[in-house]
Amino acid sequence: TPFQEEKIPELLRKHARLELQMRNDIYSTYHLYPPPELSEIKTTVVYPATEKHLRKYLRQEVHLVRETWEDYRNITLPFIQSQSFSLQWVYNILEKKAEADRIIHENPDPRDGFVLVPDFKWNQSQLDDLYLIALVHRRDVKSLRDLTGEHLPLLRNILREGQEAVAERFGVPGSRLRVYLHYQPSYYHLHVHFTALGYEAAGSAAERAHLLADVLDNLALDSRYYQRRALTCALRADEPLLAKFREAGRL
Ligand code: G7M
Repeated sequence: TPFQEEKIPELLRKHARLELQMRNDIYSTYHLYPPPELSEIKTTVVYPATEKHLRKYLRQEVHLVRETWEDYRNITLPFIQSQSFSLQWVYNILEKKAEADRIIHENPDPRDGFVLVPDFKWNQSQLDDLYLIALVHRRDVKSLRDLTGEHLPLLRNILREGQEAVAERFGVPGSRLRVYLHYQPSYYHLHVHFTALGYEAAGSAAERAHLLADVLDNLALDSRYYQRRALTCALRADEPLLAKFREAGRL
């Protein structure tokens, strides 16, 4: 995680042990051992983890697939119905059984409402890597692929209310935020990512991120836009879905 500015003087002054590695003229390099209270490592534990979790966190090369609507219907959809991650953590947030004290904003409408919480990748200590997610209340929208003109009010609420809530709570204006959806997502319950614009979060690259403002425009132009066009997705080499595309001769 990024350094917190106010902690830097302490890091340089306080008890930090320095071991010289090499010195040359005006240049030198050291090992620095910060005191324990300044050397926190943000840690996420998944227990018990499934095979799919293990794969997600292993380093792997990725391949791009162009998924047509027919591919989605014939290959992707049956696959995600048979083996996607459990959504229990999402339902826990929506039902206030977990992370209730972390909620930044809620629109309680069952159709057009959502909950905005800090993503668990963000420790909330500094704004450089600000990261929140908006989880929709309705449970019948799996991903970008399911979106139609019917969802415009919901998506507009997320963009407007989400930006307002982040500006109010964290002082970061909408013009400094990247608001986007993943395709493919890891979790097939519609959610929207809010990250600091200056932060290149994993999954904010062109092959995975779809800006919510662009999604809104596409749906306003054509209600069935996301059921008509091919979508690029980056699939890990060890991902069973990639094997399915290969078997179907689509790679
Ligand atoms: O779009 P995709 O499905 O890849 O992203 C899901 C997002 O949800 C990621 O950014 C995760 O870091 C975040 N996330 C995953 N889990 C299991 C949790 C959780 O339990 N709590 C919170 N707050 N965020 C999570």
